[in-house]
Amino acid sequence: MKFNVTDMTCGHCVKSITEAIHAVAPDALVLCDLSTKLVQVDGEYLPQDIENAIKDAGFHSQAS
Ligand SMILES: [Cu+2]
Repeated sequence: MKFNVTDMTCGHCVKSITEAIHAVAPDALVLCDLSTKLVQVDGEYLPQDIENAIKDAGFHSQAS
């Protein structure tokens, strides 16, 4: 699954987002691409749960 996180702008954002996703999806593979603002998450998790985790970390997230 992929999410468009437009306010992901630096390595600190990537770290925050990755940690937030791992808090609800410990086994997920998380790939953040700053140039495209895309966060790819691979794992057996509900997209809504991942999106909520990103939003709870203070970012805007939209399924992509
Ligand atoms: Cu940042």
